[in-house]
Amino acid sequence: MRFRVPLGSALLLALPATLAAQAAEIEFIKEATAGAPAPVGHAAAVARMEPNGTVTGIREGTNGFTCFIIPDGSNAPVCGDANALAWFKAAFSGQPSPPNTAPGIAYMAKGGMHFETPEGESVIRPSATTKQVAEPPHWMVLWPFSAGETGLPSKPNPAGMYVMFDGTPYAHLMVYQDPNRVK
Ligand SMILES: [Cu+2]
Repeated sequence: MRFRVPLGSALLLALPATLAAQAAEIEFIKEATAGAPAPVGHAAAVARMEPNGTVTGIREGTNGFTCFIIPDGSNAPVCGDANALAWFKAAFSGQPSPPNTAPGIAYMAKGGMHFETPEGESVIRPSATTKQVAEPPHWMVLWPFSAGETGLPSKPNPAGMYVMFDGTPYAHLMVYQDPNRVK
């Protein structure tokens, strides 16, 4: 026997699916924008970034920032300006270096995660000997500073700042300060 769904029932079935998708999107926007201080997050665009660096817009913004979830399994939200977004896209799509001609600013108000070698150096990709290390709330200047030239440390340390991925095109300044404490 063929089961026929009347048109009315089909519409009723379709509606909850749409509502669920909308609810998931609202939840994603909430999680992603939590990466920045509220005034920045509220005005920011929101996007999804895939592990291969593909970006899909979810909503437009007005302040030049885009919030997304870092596709490294950490589920950490990040909100970055246009230079930062280009930097992350290049990193996840496997480009040898970021395209930036100016520094990018990115907020990670919920903290994050990185891979560390037994020597305590942070590395872009995990290996058999690296471990995952949690990061506190911080913000970043995405520009290839050199630890040697600046006198900055290349590892997390009590001073709160260091050059991550020192000596690589993806070197950048990590600042362990909570962006939500900005007045
Ligand atoms: Cu970093």
